Order: sequence, then C-alpha cells, then structure tokens
Amino acid sequence: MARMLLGDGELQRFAQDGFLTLRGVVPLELVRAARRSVNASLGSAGMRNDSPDRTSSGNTRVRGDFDALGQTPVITDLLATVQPQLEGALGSPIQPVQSGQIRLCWPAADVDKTIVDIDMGVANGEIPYNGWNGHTDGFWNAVYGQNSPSARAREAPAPGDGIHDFSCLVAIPLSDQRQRDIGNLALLRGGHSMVAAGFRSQRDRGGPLGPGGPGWDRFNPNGGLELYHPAVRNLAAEEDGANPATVGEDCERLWPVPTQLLMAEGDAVLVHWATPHAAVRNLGPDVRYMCIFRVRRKDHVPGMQENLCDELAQWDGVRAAISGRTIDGVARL
Ligand SMILES: O=C(O)CCC(=O)C(=O)O
Ligand SMILES: [Fe+2]
Repeated sequence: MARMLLGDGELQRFAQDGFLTLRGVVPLELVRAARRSVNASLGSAGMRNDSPDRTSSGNTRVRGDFDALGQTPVITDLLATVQPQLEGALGSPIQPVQSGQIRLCWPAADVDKTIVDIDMGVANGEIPYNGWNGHTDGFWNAVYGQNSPSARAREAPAPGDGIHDFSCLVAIPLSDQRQRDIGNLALLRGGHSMVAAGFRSQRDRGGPLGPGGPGWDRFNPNGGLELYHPAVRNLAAEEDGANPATVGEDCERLWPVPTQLLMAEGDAVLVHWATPHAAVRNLGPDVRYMCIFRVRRKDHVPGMQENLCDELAQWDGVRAAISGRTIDGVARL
C-alpha cells in the first residue's frame, strides 16, 4: 500500500526548505497515461503559438491546447496520489482541484536567448543559472507571454489587490528529469520564509502587501515584473555568496542560486506557494513534461494577511511536527 503520511523528518524538511520531493508515489501507469494523452493532444490539436514571448522557463511560447485535457481524470487523478500526504501536512482537507496545468519545456534554441523575458524585461540569455528567473505564482501578470504594447498598457491592480496566493504547488514530472539543465523545475531553497518576511516588513511599514507596496515596485527598471520582494532576491543571493550579475542596462542585481530538482517518473514535489520557482532552460534532446497543480486548503481565502506573513499559518501538520507533537506524522492527542 502506498505510504499515506509524511514522517516528522520530512515535514521538518518542508518547513525549512519550502519544498519536499516524494519518491515513487505516483504509479507509473498514471504517469504514462498522462504523457500519452499530452502527446495525443499534440498530435491531433497541435500547438498553440499565441505568445510571442516566453519567460526564462523557456516553456511558455509554444504550448499545446491543453486547457480541456487538464480537467480530465487522466490529469486530475495524478493529484490524488499525493493528496493524503498533502492533507496531513496541512492538517486539513483541500479544496477540490478542477484542473492540472501541463507545462512542456522544449529544447532551447539559440534564438531563445535573444527573446525578452517577460518577468525581467531583458534578453533571456542575460539571465544567469541557465535562464533561471524565479517567481512566485499568484500575482498579476497580464503582460505574461504577450510582450506587446497593448498588453503592457493593461492596467495593473491597485497595490494590495489581485493577490491570489494558495497553499501548495504540486509538480508531477511526466518524463524523466534526473539530469540537470533539461528544463528542470528549480527552486529557491528556503525562499518561502524569506517571502513571508518580506510581507511582514511591508505590513510593519503600514502596507499594502505585495507589488506596489513598501519596498517592492511592481516593475523593475527594465520594465519586467518583480514577482517577489526584491529584498528576498538580494538576501538569498548574499546567503549563497553568489556573484552579482548584471542583467539589463539598468538592472544590476544579485542573483540567487536555484536548486534544480532531479526527479524520476513516479516522483512528485510539494512546493510551498511562496517558494520562488521556475524551470531552467532545456539543453537536453527531449521535451520535458510536467504537470502542475495549485492547491488550496479547504478554508483558504486568498490575500489574507496572516497567511502571507506567516509561512506556516496554513500548515498545521508541519507545525505539529516541528514542535515534536507527532510521531511519524500522527498527532499526539
Ligand atoms: O514549468 C515549470 O517547471 C514551472 C512552470 C511555472 O512556474 C508555473 O507553471 O507556474
Ligand atoms: Fe510558476
């Protein structure tokens, strides 16, 4: 029988890193059925080429017509394989998840390096660590994938509005990703707690929280989006001892070192919603396949200050493990 609960050590690691890789939890038949349906869709419905630009993930310009497929059981059943572990960590049921997002990362072409990265507003080739430009999901990004003057003119929400935080991003690889630099999902280790500290600093300065609030401009000097507090980026880079990298004419900055995940078919990763993440450029010969779910705890309401400012506010099971009140994931009464 599949293992249903995470151990204390795993929960503690999640608290520290902001992510946890689970090995061999997704039956291979499900992984392969999902990849088959993705390929079948590509073979029949083909590609959608509606976004002239891409992010540093290199995976947004050319994508399939997957919106309907993402809502079918061949995709949504993947999440059920990690639901008990996730609910244990949250200490709560989750809201029903309607769809998974299929993310393909195509082998990078030379031209990709010249394409302007939406998040950073600079050429992809200028971005260090194989094009890793971490972001957090859940913020306004209407310019995403459409770097055109009309899209840019679209109005951003008022500071403090339009924050769609959630609880956990679950990524399930649908192809082997055990080598580096083949479009791997890469994460800023411990970034979730730094992001929460960034929100607390905004709160302490009177708010509002998020882009446009204190210390966090929505756009950087190159016109790209700041999708997490810039102080987090600098702090993380300083902790790593990373060299500052100049990115764009006006945009010299420290650049944090990402952790590339090495995952096999059958693995899954739980990523705290606030952990900065992105795929790296795919230098390998094959397409990288990933399925991503964004999951909310049953009682989650987006934009709540207490969740933004306390990274473990929603994670009752994790908090119990930290305080030693569980034995292998089972709470002591
Ligand atoms: O493709 C990936 O690995 C990451 C994609 C991503 O950041 C997202 O879908 O939010
Ligand atoms: Fe993302």
